[in-house]
Amino acid sequence: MPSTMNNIAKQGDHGSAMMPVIQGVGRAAIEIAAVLRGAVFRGALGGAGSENIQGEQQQVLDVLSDEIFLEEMRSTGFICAVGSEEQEELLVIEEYTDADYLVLVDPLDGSSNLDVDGPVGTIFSIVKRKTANSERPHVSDTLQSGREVIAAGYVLYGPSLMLVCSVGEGVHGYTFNPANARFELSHPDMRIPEMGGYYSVNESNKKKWADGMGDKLIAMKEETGLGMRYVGAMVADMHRTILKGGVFLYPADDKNTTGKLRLLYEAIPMAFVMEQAGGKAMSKDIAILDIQPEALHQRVPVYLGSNTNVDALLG
Ligand code: AHM
Ligand code: MG
Repeated sequence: MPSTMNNIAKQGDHGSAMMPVIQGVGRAAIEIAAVLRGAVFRGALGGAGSENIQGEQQQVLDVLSDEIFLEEMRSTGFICAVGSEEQEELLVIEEYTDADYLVLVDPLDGSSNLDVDGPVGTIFSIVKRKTANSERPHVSDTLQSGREVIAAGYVLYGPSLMLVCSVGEGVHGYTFNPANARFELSHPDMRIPEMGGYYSVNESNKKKWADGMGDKLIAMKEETGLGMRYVGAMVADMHRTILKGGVFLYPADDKNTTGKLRLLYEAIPMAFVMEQAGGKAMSKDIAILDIQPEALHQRVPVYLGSNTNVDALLG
């Protein structure tokens, strides 16, 4: 009998508390995957005609994925509020304002890949509330550093449907088996190679990068001979980086002076997974997990990967 996500209950101090929430993420993943597969037939590709808080055009599928994810978190009964990249404000789950946990989510990351049938993902992290259970959950509950995250992970909508997560005891990957409609443990104890693999970055921004990062990247490429891969969907680029080694980066540039990727929805969850996989997760001179968040939609530069490669870029 293969291991299913039930085995999360046996992992570390928080596994049993986190299992129902991560199973909820799994249900959301199955539903979102089905919506993605049928999107072209429902006319659900393309813009929703709305902007998110970042001023970015929302896709219909961004909005649908956000609704599905929120509904599945509500149905667990363990979540009092959700902070979403697609929502300006914290969404309080009115039926369970006394529940212990909050989830932060990018429901459909890399959505510019949708029009070309490229991979996309969902990124999430789970924190314990700071306010008393008798109070209404507050945005301050979400502004916790990555060192206080209890569990985090991502879903990859690729040729197969994968859920990769950590409850603070290593990183484990589960693949959806259509034969029995379950996520089964396919990638136990994922560890990133010490060096790598590939470098992964939108190199067209090189001239605009701050801090001489362009020159550092050129030097690292010459020294290591690393190949280049860039999907433009963080989940896919991160998943490859963990499995094959190397480095994924999104530096600050002239246009995005604090970087493009969101601290709470993208950087912290991926940094949590990366450190748990034995890799390094930096935002220039500070570990991403040591940053004290100041706002829901804050952005930071991101450098994730094999220790040797991240050090070569930032050293
Ligand atoms: P999104 O959350 O709006 O999809 O943006 C995040 C995505 C990441 O998945 C990816 O790493 C990055 O944006 C790609 O940006 P660019 O197109 O500038 O290379
Ligand atoms: Mg996104």
